[in-house]
Amino acid sequence: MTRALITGITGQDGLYLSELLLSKGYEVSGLIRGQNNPKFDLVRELVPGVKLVTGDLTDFSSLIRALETTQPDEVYNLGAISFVAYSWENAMLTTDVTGKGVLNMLEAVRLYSGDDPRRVRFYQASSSEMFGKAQEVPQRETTLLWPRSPYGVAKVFGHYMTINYRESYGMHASSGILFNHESPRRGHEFVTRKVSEAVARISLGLQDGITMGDLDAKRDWGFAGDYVEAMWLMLQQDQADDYVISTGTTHSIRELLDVAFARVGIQDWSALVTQNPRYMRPAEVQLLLGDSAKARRVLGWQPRVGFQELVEAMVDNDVVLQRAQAGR
Ligand code: NDP
Ligand code: GDR
Repeated sequence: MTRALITGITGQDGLYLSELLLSKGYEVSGLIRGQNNPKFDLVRELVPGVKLVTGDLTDFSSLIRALETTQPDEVYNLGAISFVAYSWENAMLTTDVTGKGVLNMLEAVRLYSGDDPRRVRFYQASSSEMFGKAQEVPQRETTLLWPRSPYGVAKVFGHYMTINYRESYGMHASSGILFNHESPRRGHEFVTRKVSEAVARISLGLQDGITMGDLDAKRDWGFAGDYVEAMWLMLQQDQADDYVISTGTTHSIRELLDVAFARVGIQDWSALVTQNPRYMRPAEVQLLLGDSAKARRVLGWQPRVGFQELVEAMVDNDVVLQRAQAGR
């Protein structure tokens, strides 16, 4: 039985990846941080087959202990402070967790692996935010990185460390440069979920409007369930490598609002949406559009869920949740 250790188990991707690996017959362990983590019960409920071990990406010894306890063949490093806006307010913490945390995990895996550097296959959750002020369109594996936030800078550090450990020690370390991916499990702070939840509440008469930031930024949005499959595929290759994972289509926040409001029968949302500088970023990433040709060719991966279907599923899910919460 193949054994996997996932950091970031309580997050959107950790949950989908756990489900995928359990369905493939893996023994799955997840690193969970903090004392009495409130998401402990959520993981237990959604993926009861996952074994939980405590640890934190900033605590090197806890990572060594987690590896020794779980004896993994594959490590998926998904843990991070992942909200870009928050990273300006907590730049050093973001650097410690999202950046140096990767080095901690790589070094822990290297030491744990002893004289067989390929004992553990390692996946690093890199991000399209590394492209930032995009230097070419579409962005591919070779595009110059130009991060625009402390989060993006920390991800660049983790990305290059992963490559460096592969080149220095011969480790099977791969990096997935994933573009935005969403789902009904997306955190409420991210724009798709913020919109789907607000639209659901507006349609039920529970909220009057929604306050947003930049409506012209564009993102290449895919479905998280499709993207975790790419992570797994990367670790099944003989050679470790880096891959862009994206849909190859891009949409603005305005288009996101169009689709979300249309789902509840509202065609003109202009009176329901206001903008506030509070939600503007010190440096915005205006356009992301990924070219995942390499992943499609080498991994045989392709996205299944399109933008409209994804947004509609998120709105439908939030209508059900909000209706239940309101006791209707
Ligand atoms: P989430 O924000 O949903 O989950 C982040 C996870 O990281 C949580 O489980 C969180 O645990 C954990 N974490 C935070 N701090 C620490 C720490 N100090 N030690 C250990 N774990 C910690 O992210 P996603 O699931 O959306 O993303 C997964 C990864 O992929 C992240 O690294 C993200 O940056 C990256 N990524 C995501 C993309 C996306 O569109 N979703 C695109 C590209 C990359 P807790 O519950 O305890 O806070
Ligand atoms: P992003 O996702 O920063 O791309 O990072 P987010 O959904 O937060 O923002 C996407 C775009 O929407 C604009 N925006 C707003 N965003 C939020 N959150 N709230 C608003 O009110 C709002 N109004 C406009 C943003 O300015 C931005 O342009 C996500 C995270 O999952 C990262 O961890 C991951 O690495 C990248 O995707 C790829």
